[in-house]
Amino acid sequence: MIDHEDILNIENDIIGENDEDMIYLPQTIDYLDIERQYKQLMFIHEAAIEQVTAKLNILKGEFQFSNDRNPISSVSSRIKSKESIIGKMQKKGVPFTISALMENVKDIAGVRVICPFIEDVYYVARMLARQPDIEILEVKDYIRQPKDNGYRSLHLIVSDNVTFSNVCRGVTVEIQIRTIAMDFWASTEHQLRYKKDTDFSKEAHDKLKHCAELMAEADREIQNLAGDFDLDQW
Ligand code: 0O2
Repeated sequence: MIDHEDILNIENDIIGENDEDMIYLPQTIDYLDIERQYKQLMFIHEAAIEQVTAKLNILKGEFQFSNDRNPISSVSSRIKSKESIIGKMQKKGVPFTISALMENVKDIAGVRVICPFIEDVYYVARMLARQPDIEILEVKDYIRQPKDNGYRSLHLIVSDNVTFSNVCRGVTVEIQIRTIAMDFWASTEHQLRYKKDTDFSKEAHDKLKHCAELMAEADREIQNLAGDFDLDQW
């Protein structure tokens, strides 16, 4: 059920109040069809994922033939599920409108880059910042300042310029960059969290945090070894 305010919100998203606010969608506009608007929003974010992934794979390919080692181990991506979007909007207490979605959920498009060494994480971030089509909007450095549970990763919220048939627009993408050890911890913790319906007990929380610290220690040792072995650093 769409109320009048929702329709106005959708209209503002599409028309914008002035030229700077203009958001063009690449297909025909149907004000009343929120489902269609949602699909279009997913489409433009999928397009941005493809573009950012392609840029990263080009960098990875370039290192493959021109260097002894590669700062990028793997690149993966996902479009945020409807359930996860709804969950986040509920948690933030924002209305279920397209404008509130665009304003509050910056990780509809998500790309993850896994690197061998901690220094590679920052190197990849710098390479992305140099790309002319990419503007860094926000940096969340959970490596220098890990989350309370021990989560470590570098998150970049970027705007990637995507060209459609008659317009070029910036689309927001969250890029998570982390080491293999950080990724091992995060994927395992994610699985455990989904397995349990309730929050972790204090004991489980402490054990997981301890594991995250072991991973961080391993990362530091491996980084030192890279120095001892004179591996290419950037
Ligand atoms: P999914 O399944 O990836 O969609 P904000 O965007 O600032 O309002 P948010 O979303 O907490 O707040 O931002 P943050 O902290 O940058 O986290 C975004 C994403 O980082 C999460 O997306 C996870 O993918 C990952 N992440 C953050 N904290 C943790 C953590 O403690 N453990 C694991 N395993 N991953 C984490 P979603 O929406 O949770 O999930």
